[in-house]
Amino acid sequence: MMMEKKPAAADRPDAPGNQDREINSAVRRRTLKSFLWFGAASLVPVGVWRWVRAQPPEEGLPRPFRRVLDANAALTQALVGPARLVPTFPVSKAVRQPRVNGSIGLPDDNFDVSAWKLRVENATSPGRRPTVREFTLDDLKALPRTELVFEFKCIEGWSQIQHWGGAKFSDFAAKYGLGTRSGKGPDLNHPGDLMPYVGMRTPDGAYYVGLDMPSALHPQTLLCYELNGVPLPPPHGAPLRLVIPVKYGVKSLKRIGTLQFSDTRPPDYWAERGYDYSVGL
Ligand SMILES: Nc1nc2c(c(=O)[nH]1)N[C@H]1C(S)=C(S)[C@@H](COP(=O)(O)O)O[C@H]1N2
Ligand SMILES: [Mo]
Repeated sequence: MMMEKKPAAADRPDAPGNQDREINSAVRRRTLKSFLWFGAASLVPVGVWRWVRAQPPEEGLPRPFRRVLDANAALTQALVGPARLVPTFPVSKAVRQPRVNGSIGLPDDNFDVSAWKLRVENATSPGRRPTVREFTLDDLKALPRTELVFEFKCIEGWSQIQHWGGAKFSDFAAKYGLGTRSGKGPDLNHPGDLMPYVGMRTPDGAYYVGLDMPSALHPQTLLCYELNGVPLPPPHGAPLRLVIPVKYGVKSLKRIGTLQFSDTRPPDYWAERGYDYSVGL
């Protein structure tokens, strides 16, 4: 049988002086080790960061960042999809005085609402001149009137339950055969006929957004001419604005002047300033 040799008192780790010395050297070893690790680890991010910054920009961001945002958008699309509806609420839950946020493209002049027309450009193939059509507010009011009470979300971190009224974007496109190459109504089951994107801009062109067609054709995407049951007040985008609940508020362009269907991703005001292009919920 082996007998464990008892260490001499002074050698025992729990001897008062030894304990301190042990701890001190352990701390020193660890400090040195983490210092070396820290140094090595910080070299990698500096290199990666330099590389990332050196990449050509894409819509206001170095390309790798833009790619990550695009991958996130594809993931959201796959998980949420255009078929899912956002929650709706009874009218009584809607705020009386909805917040006004953002006035780019809504200059403080006397915009003549009566002379307004909605211009629709369809560039059915790249390089071809787009066909142009114009619609009046009465054309939009002739479509089935649709109301929606939902939680409007701004990317800046506030949200409100709001009560909107107007025409479904999908009804508008179906009635007038817009957003397709054939001139028939859009059908998500015939992606080859569908224009992949729609861009919108204010009459002065100062604010503009780009949307993928499945989101534009989502059954809750509205071209609104009413808020709380009355005509849209100018700061909320009179005479016609977009309300697209599957996206953050930035995409709900106020005072639409032009819609443009296209094969390429339309310019987008906030994407050019570094935001996610898709800003899906
Ligand atoms: N023309 C225009 N539309 C716009 C904006 C803008 O600055 N100009 N801001 C957007 C943002 S960030 C939000 S949150 C909503 C706010 O809409 P509301 O003012 O009706 O609440 O409008 C969006 N549409
Ligand atoms: Mo916003």
